[in-house]
Amino acid sequence: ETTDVVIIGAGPAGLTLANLLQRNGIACIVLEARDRSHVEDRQRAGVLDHYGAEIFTAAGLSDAIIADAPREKMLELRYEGEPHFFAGPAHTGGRAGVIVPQQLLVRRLLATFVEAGGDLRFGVSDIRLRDLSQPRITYAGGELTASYIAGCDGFHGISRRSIPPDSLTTYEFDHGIGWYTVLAESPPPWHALMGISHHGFAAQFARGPQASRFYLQYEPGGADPRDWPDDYTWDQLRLRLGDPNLPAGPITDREIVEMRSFVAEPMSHQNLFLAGDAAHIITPMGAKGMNLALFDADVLARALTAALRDGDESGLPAYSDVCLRRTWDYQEFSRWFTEMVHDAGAQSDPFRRRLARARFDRLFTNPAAAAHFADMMAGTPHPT
Ligand code: FAS
Repeated sequence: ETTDVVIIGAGPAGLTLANLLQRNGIACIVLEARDRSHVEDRQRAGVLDHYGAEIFTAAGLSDAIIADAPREKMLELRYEGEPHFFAGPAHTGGRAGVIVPQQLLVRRLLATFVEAGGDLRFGVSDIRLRDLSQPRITYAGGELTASYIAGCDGFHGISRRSIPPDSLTTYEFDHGIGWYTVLAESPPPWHALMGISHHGFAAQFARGPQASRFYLQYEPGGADPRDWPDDYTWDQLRLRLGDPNLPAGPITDREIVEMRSFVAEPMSHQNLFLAGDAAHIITPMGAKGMNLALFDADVLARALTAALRDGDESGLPAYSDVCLRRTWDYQEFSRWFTEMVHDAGAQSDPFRRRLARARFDRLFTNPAAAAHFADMMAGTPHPT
């Protein structure tokens, strides 16, 4: 069996690429290891940045993908319980992200692709990339040849590992910070809320009309916060969010995320192109992981369409540099943001605690600093 592009993985990167190629008349087949319900139910990101939303608008997909999504208006940063309101859109001429839970985005992308006749195969096992220059893929029960392969199979996928190790340079960074995240039946905040305090960082985001997603900083290597009694968790949230009356509710989901960053360079090898978490991992600070995956998919869709439809292959060798430039820009932003809101903790180095406070104060005293922060949060437009 043969096609133009084989896409490995049906997450945000793979499904965005599949929809964009389909809209451009490029034949593609998506191979996904898990079953449909697993793919549709995985909860992760919550915010599509402005640039991410623009990708779907430009492709004529905004009604299908982001129709009724509420726009991000305000971020409340409570410093030792004192509220500070940051209205991002006021600094960016209205540009802002939209609140779209990742699993809703994936569901809509999947339905749009399949309803338009897209070839998406679930439960595909033992995928092997046999040849990357004349792409040939085998899997349990089948074989495909293609002009190009898009590796959209996440950090633990097969694509990056199919590139000869001496052709890749990888960068890893452990931020030394853990997040304990709980989903609870607790009334959601009016807007995104972050608590910065000597007790440690905490955050609260809406997850539907009756639920909230909370994050609490913890010391990796210490006691596993999933063993904390719920009363202790609620006490810590009230302390860090500076809200003694925060209503408790049943906790329905408990997870820990250790903050780490990873980048593989280059993001392509012969006719294999990596997109999304297959190439890079960024901390959830600043909500850029999913958005970087969409950005990669948009750049790759343009380059593959130009090569396969218009005979112009120039976008393919440029793909990796264009995506890495944005990836490192967001890695730096996410690290800056992580330090600003986590280094206030009592266990931090006193000098770094003062730096964190200086970064915070600058946001509310220096209009250029505020505009830059708002621009990074909204998502910077695609480089021409
Ligand atoms: P994904 O990992 O989403 O998708 C890869 C797909 O490939 C999966 O469907 C998988 O089943 C499939 N696959 C894997 N191996 C395969 C194989 N060998 N063969 C075939 N298919 C294979 N980002 C944000 O922007 N904001 C957040 O708040 C945020 N919070 C997060 C919280 C957590 C706990 C985690 C883990 C991540 C979070 N992220 C967040 C980042 C996350 O959203 C990723 O950036 C995003 O899912 C990346 O999308 P993909 O690159 O498509 O990879």
